Amino acid sequence: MNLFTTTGMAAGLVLWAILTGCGGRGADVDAASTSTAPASPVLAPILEVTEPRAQLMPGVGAVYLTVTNSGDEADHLVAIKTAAASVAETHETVVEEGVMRMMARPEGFEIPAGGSLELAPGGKHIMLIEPQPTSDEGGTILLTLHFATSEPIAIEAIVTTPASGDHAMDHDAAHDMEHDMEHD
Ligand SMILES: [Cu+2]
Repeated sequence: MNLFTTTGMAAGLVLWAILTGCGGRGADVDAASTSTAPASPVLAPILEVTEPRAQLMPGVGAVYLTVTNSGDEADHLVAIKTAAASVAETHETVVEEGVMRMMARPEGFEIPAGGSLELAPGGKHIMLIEPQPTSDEGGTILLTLHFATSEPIAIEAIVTTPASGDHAMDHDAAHDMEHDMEHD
C-alpha cells in the first residue's frame, strides 16, 4: 500500500466513483456530490508565476521563471511584452549532435493542466534582445506574460549577473554557433 502514489490513489477513487455510478447506485452518489460541489466544474487554467529572474548582458539577456497551473485545463504562454528590451521572445536551448543551439519557439510553450512550465538555464527561456542598460543587478525589469486562455500576468523579474560559465554566457556562444552555421 505504501507504493500507492497520490496520483494513483486519486485515479483509483475516480475509477471507484465511475464504477459505483454505473452499478445502479448512481442516484445516491449524485445526491451526495451536488450538496458538496458544483454539478459541472468550470474547466479553466489557474496560473501562478514564481521566481521570475533575469540575467542580462550587453546586447542580450534571458528571463527564467516557473508557471504553475493548478487548473483543469492546459494553457499556453504565447507572447511576452516588455519595455525593458527591444525584443522578448520564447526560445529553447537544445543540444543537437553534441552542439548547443538556441532555437526560437514562436509557437510558445504549453502549461499543462495540473502541471508546470519551467523556464530555466539550459532549456526553455524568454530571450531579451537589446535589454535596457539601465537594468542593474538587484534591480527589476517588468514584463507581461500573455496566454492563450488566461488573462495576462505582469511580473517583475529580479536582475542577476550571470556567473562565468553560466547560461547567459551560453547565449552568446549559441548565437555565434548559429551564425557560423549560417555562414558555412
Ligand atoms: Cu535565447
